[in-house]
Amino acid sequence: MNRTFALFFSPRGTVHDVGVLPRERAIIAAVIRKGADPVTVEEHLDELEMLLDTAGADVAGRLTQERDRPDISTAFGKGKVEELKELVESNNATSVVFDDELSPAQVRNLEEALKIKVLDRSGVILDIFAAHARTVESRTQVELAQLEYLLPRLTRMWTHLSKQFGGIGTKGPGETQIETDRRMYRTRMQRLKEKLKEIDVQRVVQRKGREGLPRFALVGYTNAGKSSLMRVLTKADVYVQDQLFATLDTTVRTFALPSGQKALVSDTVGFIRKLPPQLVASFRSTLTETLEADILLHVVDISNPHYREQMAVVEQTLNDLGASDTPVIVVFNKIDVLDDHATMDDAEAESPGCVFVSAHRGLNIDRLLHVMQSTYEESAILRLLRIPYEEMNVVARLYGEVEVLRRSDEDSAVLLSVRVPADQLAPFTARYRRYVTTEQPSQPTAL
Ligand SMILES: Nc1nc2c(ncn2[C@@H]2O[C@H](COP(=O)(O)OP(=O)(O)OP(=O)(O)O)[C@@H](O)[C@H]2O)c(=O)[nH]1
Ligand SMILES: [Mg+2]
Repeated sequence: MNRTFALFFSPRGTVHDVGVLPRERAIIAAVIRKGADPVTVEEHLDELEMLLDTAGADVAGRLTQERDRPDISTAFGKGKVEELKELVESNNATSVVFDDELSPAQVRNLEEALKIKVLDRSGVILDIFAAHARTVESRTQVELAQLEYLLPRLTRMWTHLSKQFGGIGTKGPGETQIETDRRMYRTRMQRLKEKLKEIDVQRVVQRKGREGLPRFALVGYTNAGKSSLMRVLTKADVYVQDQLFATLDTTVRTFALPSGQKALVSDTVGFIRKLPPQLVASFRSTLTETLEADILLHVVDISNPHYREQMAVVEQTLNDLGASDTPVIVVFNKIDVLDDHATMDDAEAESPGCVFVSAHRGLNIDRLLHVMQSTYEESAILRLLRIPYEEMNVVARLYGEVEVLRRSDEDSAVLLSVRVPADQLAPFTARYRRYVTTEQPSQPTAL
């Protein structure tokens, strides 16, 4: 990718086309807590390097400092900042990227000392999202997250941006340029929020048409193979790339479980360590499909030596989003490039009920489908309802809301065997209490 990053954020959420400029040369910097495991630290910095590569920057060097906590004004101590400056100069670096989250003041002070752009990990992730966003929705979400991130960071380094949209806002008497920028950012953010609300309404309409089918959602660390798995499960043409955050929009597709039952599976944005909170917040509606799924498929790249930490990050993110109660099937992917069995034995012991697959080679997909079916059947509860013929509208509504397994007609009523996802049982029972019978419905057969 031949473009510079973050420095060129525009208020329209797109990265300026700077194809003629050379790639950025970045120095990676990190504060290491005293006592932190050096291997883990290196892994985190390797990941930041991958992020930078995806964003279109080369890494010219690394510098770390061990401290109890980052210096409040410059993250590194004074002497270390000097060392960083020398490293920047000797490498002709064009930016410095900290793995730690930097406060707006730290960015300001570091930029002043180093005379080049200073970013943190969140800034890089936001930039990748901006470059990969394809639809109106994801573009809007990314732009909102960018502005939320930039607002408190508007400094002299950023003020040149204002000139790009000069003339939109009028400079009031006595106001500084930064204040004018801030006001414009806020107005724009308000507009973006309204736009997202409208998109949300359309989404609700779309979802209505899919009610009643079992819903599965693919979740996992970025690059784990979620979209590849979507592709083999649904035989659809899904965008797969060996890059971080290839997928930003949620897609939903139908497929068939081994019983022949039609079901839905959604693919969505991947997670990563320190995913900027601004992004999580603005992508919340995209993640709705995930949050409302009956079963989550947690896709893990078992060929990655750090898969355990990645799993923990995904679990934490799901927890933060409030999806921790949904049943999860752990799917260890990429077994085709795994040559030691000990890793699989360990993984199985740690995640009972997991499934090992290769989306790439289509290995073990049948087994996964069977596990998906049985997990769904166990997680859903069967109910038998008797609805009088005068209330056929209730019958119609039930068909739209839940999975109807069997229907039989009596003299004065319709008997429906329905399957209710375990987590929806309470509201369902409250709503249809009048019709629920105490007779036990027979086990379902394929429809
Ligand atoms: N060897 C191997 N590679 C795989 C397998 N599944 C996926 N990949 C590769 O892993 C990379 C990422 O795959 P994606 O399906 O795009 O992963 P994702 O989880 O959707 O990634 P993001 O959308 O970026 O979060 C691609 O290069 C895939 O070809 C597999 O079973 N084996
Ligand atoms: Mg993907």
